[in-house]
Amino acid sequence: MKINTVEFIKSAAEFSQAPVDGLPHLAVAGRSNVGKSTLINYLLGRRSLARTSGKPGHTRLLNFFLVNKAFYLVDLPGYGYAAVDRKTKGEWGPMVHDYLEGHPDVKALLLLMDLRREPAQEEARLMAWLGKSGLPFFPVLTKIDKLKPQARAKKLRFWREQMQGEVASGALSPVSALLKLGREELWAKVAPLLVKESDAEA
Ligand SMILES: Nc1nc2c(ncn2[C@@H]2O[C@H](COP(=O)(O)OP(=O)(O)OP(=O)(O)O)[C@@H](O)[C@H]2O)c(=O)[nH]1
Ligand SMILES: [Mg+2]
Repeated sequence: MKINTVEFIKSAAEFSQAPVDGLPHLAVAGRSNVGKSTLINYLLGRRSLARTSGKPGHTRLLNFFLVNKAFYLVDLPGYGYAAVDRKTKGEWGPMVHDYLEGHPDVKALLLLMDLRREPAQEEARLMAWLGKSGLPFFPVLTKIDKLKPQARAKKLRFWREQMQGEVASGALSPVSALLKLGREELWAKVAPLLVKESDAEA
């Protein structure tokens, strides 16, 4: 994917503030600290466009980045951040949920999971819901640089087995923003979904 232009458009505290202009949205979801904002910067080839942090719970709003004036990449708040107070935590889930379910232009979701972990209850729940909603999703395994090649290969096999019922083989995308691995493979999978409907018909 050639990135010609990227513009930060806005942060939204609720989904009604999201841009609605007919351009497709690609949302990026996952547990806090999994590397959502870092992946967005890597995918866009920009060093610090989406703000990253070593402290979980950094991204608290829906952040919209317009790419090539053609589609939005959307940085979502993380889920499962235990340190946040209950009230705030309770508000994050519904906001993301309402946006994913209610926005007419959300075309696909990247579901980020840390390669070193295992699919947790939150991920299982989200995938079950995505399966029902029909929104296409792409599981992405982050921070693969944290394991040496042999351990990495073993963990990848484990994830492929775990995810068999959820996605087709080859659908898992391993990435490392640090080593700059996996970007083009991931773009190749999602790009076909990011075509504006009126353009696809033309
Ligand atoms: N080694 C390594 N570290 C990474 C990678 N991606 C992200 N990180 C680190 O993981 C931490 C969290 O990254 P973020 O991108 O801020 O995570 P996030 O998912 O946006 O977190 P929230 O906004 O809190 O939900 C940062 O310290 C990043 O530098 C990676 O591919 N490799
Ligand atoms: Mg973030």
